[in-house]
Amino acid sequence: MGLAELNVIPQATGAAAKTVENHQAPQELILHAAWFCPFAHRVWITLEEKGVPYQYKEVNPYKKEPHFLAINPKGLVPVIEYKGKALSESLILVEFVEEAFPQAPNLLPRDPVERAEARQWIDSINKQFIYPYQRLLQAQGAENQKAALEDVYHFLRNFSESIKGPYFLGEQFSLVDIVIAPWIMRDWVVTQHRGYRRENASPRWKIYADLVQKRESVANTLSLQEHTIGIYDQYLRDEAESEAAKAIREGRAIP
Ligand code: GSH
Repeated sequence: MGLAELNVIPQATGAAAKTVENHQAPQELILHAAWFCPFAHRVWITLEEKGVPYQYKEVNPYKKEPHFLAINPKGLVPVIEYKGKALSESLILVEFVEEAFPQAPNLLPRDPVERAEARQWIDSINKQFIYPYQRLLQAQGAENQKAALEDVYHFLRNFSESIKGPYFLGEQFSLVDIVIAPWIMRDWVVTQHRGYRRENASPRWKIYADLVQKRESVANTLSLQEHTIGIYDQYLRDEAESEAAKAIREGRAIP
């Protein structure tokens, strides 16, 4: 059974359901997201942090419905629809929201050098963390799982050493925190099934992850674990048919 046929609950639950409910009125900015998607979660957190008016629309990206493909032929969530354009790619979207709505709070430093450094970390989260994390989910057999777990820890130790505290860049919650937060919120899956422990990455990582997990914008956009595990079961058996899952299986970069 592929992800399209999986009996995934069609909308957000728990704290996220309330946030969805508060964002049904038509707005100039529409977020097309899937409640379970960590990439969409990045953009959702950003909108909440900025306090930008937005309309939330739920899409099941595995169903590839014509109305969604019409605005985004790639068929992936998240998408932001704004002023007649459909924009995609989570990292581009979080920066778009930051730039299109320059009112406080700023989610990137103002200083160009500090801004570039923040972007380097964002880039490294995408390139050096998401891939091994995804590989850890899908790895079959103790040896493969151990190797993937070590790669995840390797990145997190490196990352932790640069946490200024309490958030990555210091007092100000930023896009660096936002870009990694969705994987913190879903790490219970690898904790339960792959032997991952926050404290085994590093004590600093644990303190940081525990803090990010409590951030309102992050917690209020998360659905219940009991509805999420059905999706992850497919990844854990390496049977998921998403574009990301196929890429991992074939050793390609995640789209
Ligand atoms: N690089 C994209 C981003 O950062 O926005 C990845 C987005 C992505 O993979 N979204 C998943 C999706 O739409 C859901 S979490 N999958 C549909 C599919 O694989 O067919």
